Amino acid sequence: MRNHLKALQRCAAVGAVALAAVSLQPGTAQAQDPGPHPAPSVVGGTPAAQGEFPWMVRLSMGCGGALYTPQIVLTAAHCVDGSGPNTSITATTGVVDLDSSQAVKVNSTQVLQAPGYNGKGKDWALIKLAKPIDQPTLKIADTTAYNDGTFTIAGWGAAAEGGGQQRYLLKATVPFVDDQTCQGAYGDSLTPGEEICAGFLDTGGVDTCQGDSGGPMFRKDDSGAWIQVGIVSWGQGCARPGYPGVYTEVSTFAADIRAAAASLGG
Ligand code: 4AZ
Repeated sequence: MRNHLKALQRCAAVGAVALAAVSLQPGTAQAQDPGPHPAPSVVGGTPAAQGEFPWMVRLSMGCGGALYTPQIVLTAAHCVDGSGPNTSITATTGVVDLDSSQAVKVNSTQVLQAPGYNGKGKDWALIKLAKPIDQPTLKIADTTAYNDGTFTIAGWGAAAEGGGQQRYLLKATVPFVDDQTCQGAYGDSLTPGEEICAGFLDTGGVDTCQGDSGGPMFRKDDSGAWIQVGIVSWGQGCARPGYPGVYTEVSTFAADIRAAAASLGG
């Protein structure tokens, strides 16, 4: 029963394909004409400026990601099929507008899914690209020091539950929700040491949603630099009161991520 519920909550790559099928958006949002007034993506979001989050990546299976190194994208384990050679994923980088002629698109060469990933916690993966991207990278939190405060979320995912994928990158801010409160919402489905929650518990209204999976949740560190604290993972619906977004707790896996990236040749 819990597994069934979890399957509905989590946005697997398969889910992105299903969403594309029902909303006639084959593959990616790039086939979509949003018209003159594109709806916000990320529920409750506003448009990101070109260059504001230069490490943001859109992946062709319908997920987000962030440049961990110039040639490695950090995303969610549930966005990929497994580990090994893989040339089937296209990363779109360098733009807020996925249809921009300035977009830099690079294929994958290898995927590394978190060791031990079984659908509960450990929701991280690395994608090695065929060539380095000439954009800044996003550093990851390697202590719990930044697992608090206000976080920024961004993505090209749905602007509402069941909504379509977006052409333009949207952003929003959400407050930290502590483990005990988040467990009150999700019970044993939450893996507290491996997941961190964020959202407006009382009101909802702002959240990541379908297609934002794999993208970063980040904040400023004590030096004023952006630092990644989460990876969009799952939640009960989107932006519902009482149900925060659940994110992979990056600090827990920082050493594993670093070692895994080294094993892919940086
Ligand atoms: C998804 O399906 C998804 N509200 C991502 C984030 C959240 C829910 C679903 C959190 O990709």
